[in-house]
Amino acid sequence: MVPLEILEFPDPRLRTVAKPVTEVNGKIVNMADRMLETMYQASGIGLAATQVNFHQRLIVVDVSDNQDKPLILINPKIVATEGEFETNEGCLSIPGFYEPVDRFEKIQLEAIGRDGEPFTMEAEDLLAVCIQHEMDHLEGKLFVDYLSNAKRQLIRKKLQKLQKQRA
Ligand code: GNR
Ligand code: NI
Repeated sequence: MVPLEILEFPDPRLRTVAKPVTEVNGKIVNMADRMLETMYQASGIGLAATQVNFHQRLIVVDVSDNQDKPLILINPKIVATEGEFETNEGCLSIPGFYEPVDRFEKIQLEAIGRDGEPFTMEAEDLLAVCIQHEMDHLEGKLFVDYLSNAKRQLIRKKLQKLQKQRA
């Protein structure tokens, strides 16, 4: 499979706010499956549609050790939260940079699955962090937005230098 291209910070398209999925049809299911393959190929634990320039509310996640527990969440909505949890976060759109970010420790959410059926679930620790990180992408938000301006500008400069070297 040809993986989808992952947009990199500071690409302005990463700032797009995604629209709700109105129907879980073949196009959405196909996109979800391609996103999972792209995520596994990139050794990520999550991927948001925004990152592959598809601006609908769709995320995929797999925090399992063997990367064999794929989770597809369509129109995810957090309905309850609990606690705080700090993790060193990374992002496939900001490759090579890791910084601590505060998130909720536990979340309860509603979403629609690959089968088009709504469901609710609870997540904690790394899974909860990952889902919050992916849902931020759907709002056009990146983990570097939680850092100081100075730190974010430094990461942007370093990343743009690397991107120029690759081009
Ligand atoms: O692969 C990823 N690892 C990760 C580690 C800590 C917190 C969040 C993440 S998500 C990231 C993949 C990604 O960029 N998803 O948008
Ligand atoms: Ni990310």
